[in-house]
Order: sequence, then structure tokens, then C-alpha cells
Amino acid sequence: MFKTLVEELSLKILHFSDTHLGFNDLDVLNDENINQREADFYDAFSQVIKQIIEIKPDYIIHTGDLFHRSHPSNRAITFALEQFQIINELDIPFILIAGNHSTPRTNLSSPILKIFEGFKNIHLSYNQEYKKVEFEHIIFHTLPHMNDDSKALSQIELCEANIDKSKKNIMMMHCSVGAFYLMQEFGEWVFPTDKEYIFKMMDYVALGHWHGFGQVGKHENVFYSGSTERTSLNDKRNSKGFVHVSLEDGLEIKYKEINIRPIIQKEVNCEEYENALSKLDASDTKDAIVEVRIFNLTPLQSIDIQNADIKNLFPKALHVSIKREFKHSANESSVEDVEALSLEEYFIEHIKEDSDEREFDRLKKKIQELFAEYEEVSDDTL
Ligand SMILES: [Mn+2]
Repeated sequence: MFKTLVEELSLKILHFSDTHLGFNDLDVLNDENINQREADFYDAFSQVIKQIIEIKPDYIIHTGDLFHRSHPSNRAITFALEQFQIINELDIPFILIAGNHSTPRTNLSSPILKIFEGFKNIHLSYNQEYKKVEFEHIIFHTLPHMNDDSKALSQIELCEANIDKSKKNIMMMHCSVGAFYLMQEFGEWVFPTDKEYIFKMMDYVALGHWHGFGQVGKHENVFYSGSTERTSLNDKRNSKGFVHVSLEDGLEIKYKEINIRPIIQKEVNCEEYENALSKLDASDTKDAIVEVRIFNLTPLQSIDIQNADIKNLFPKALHVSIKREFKHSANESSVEDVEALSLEEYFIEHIKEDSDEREFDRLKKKIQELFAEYEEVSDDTL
């Protein structure tokens, strides 16, 4: 059988996304006085670059949110420039689109991605319009983030018109396909459902925005690579990485994991509080972000149990957060009472952290007076 040239070509694409450089969190500094979580994001990015050097793909693609902000810090910009210098020297084309985080919200400010224009192997798409990045055997159809939804439709049509069947066609976007992949962020773009038929005309559709790796619904060639780190502690995924796409013999997708700081979840059942505490295993929490859920809590227990006591059980963790869940018992007359009490407890905890002893005593009294108006006398038998 006659094989076309395109089929004989080795076509490996490395797809990563949502690197959010410059993100910081948790108020913990590392040895170099850099926010530890910010450093974690740089580390995740560096891991992908190391893999790129090893894998030597034919193309590298990034589907948006390179930076966490449209006005990144000097450190984030400097880091990105150093990394892009490394990528540029590999002589592998790198195609990058803007996501909602790196697109200015007004037309008055200049898009940050413009700083990479000088690199010979880096192809950028940030002008809020369709852009075709074409090579001998492959076309990257890029649709960067657009602030104006009504303009997006005409750009999708432009993309469709530019499909060239004699080449491989790759579509790159930063959006939610359907409402499922919305991130509850400013300016998110939902790809119009009635245009999803275009996906079938592509060899691969590379998506950014959703922070978990995965195939999109019934579309066998549409994938989110996921983010390289978690931008929220609500993101419990301990697996982050990138996608290795091979178009040599049909579409072949391999997800590759990188090493990130884990979130470890622990539970304390307050019905057997002492016993539950003694059973807590801290051996897997070194350098981890630990989340302790204390549940079946009574209002009285909630006053006795100090966050600091729980935190001290995980001395090697990077950070410990505590979630309190109250017990809902049958003789509980009103849920509102419990919530008022727990709110009081939260207030007092908060004040304690930020004030000296005398000030704390004064404020504590005030808070108790205020809450007394809403509270009924608590029942010890609860
Ligand atoms: Mn993102």
C-alpha cells in the first residue's frame, strides 16, 4: 500500500498547560525567602522542561495560563524568560496561547506574552483572535482567550475554514467545553456546543483551563492536559502532569505525571476523640499540605479543641488546615443554635491569632456578649 509522507513522519507533541507561574499561597517561605508554594509552581514547570529535553518531542504546545496574573511579578517573568531560553535552544517549535489569566481585561494594557516575541522557536497567540501556526506537515489552529464572546464565533468559523486535509490539524484552545469544565473564574469562555462537530475534523484538540487531565466527554481526540500544580486547596488531585501525544499511527495519548507536593487528608471522629487522635498517622505528612477533618463535633468539644493542638500532631507538614464539622443529633433542637455557637468559636479563634492577651480578653467578652443575644443556653447532654 502507498503510504503518504505525513503518515511516515514521526509526530510527537508534548502538551502542557495552566502552569500559573507567580501563584503564591499559604504564607510559608522557603530557604531562599521565596513563598514555598510559588517555588512549587516553578519546580513543576522545570520538571516538564526536563522531560521535554529527555523526550525530544517534535512540537511543544501550551494551552494557556502560563502566568497566574496578567501583570506577573518580576520573579515570575524572570523565571519564565530563563525557561523559554532553554526551550528556544532545543530547536523544537513551541506554540503557546493566552488563557484568561494572562489576558488583560482592558485593551489599555499590553499582553504579557508579547515579551517572548524575540524567540525564534516560540510561536505566540495572544491577540484575542484566531491564528494559524503552520509547518510543513502540520497546522496548529490556535484560539487564544477572547474577552468578547461574540467575536469568538467568527474566529471559530475562521478556524474551520483553515483546516487543510493534506496536513495534520491540531486545535488549541483555553476554554470550557460545555458547562462542566467551568472554573468559576472571571471571563471564562464556554465553547459553543453547536460547533463541537469541528473537533472531528482535527487530529487532536488540545485544551487548557480545566486543571485535571482527561478526555472530554465523547470526543476521543479532545483532551485537557490539566494544570502542573494546584491553584486552590479545593483541588484535591495529587496527580499533575502533561500529555504526550503521538500521531504516528493514529492518535495515541499518554499522560505523564510529575512530582508535586501532596495534599494528605486526615479524619478525627469526635465521638471517640482521644482514641481517634492516638490513631492518627503522621508518617506520610512530611512536607505535605495536610487537611484534617474533625467531625461529629459537639459545640462544647469545639471550644475545647484548639487548632494548635491538632497542628502539633503534624510537625513535619508544610501546612495544616482544619475543617470542623458539627454533629447533627436527634435531640438537637435547632441547627441555627449550633451554627451560631460555631461562628462564635471561629470569631474567638480569629481574634486570638491577631491580638495580645489583654486585647484578646477584652474582645472575647464583647464577642460573647454579642453572641449571647442569639444563643440559647447550651445543653451539656448534647
Ligand atoms: Mn488555569
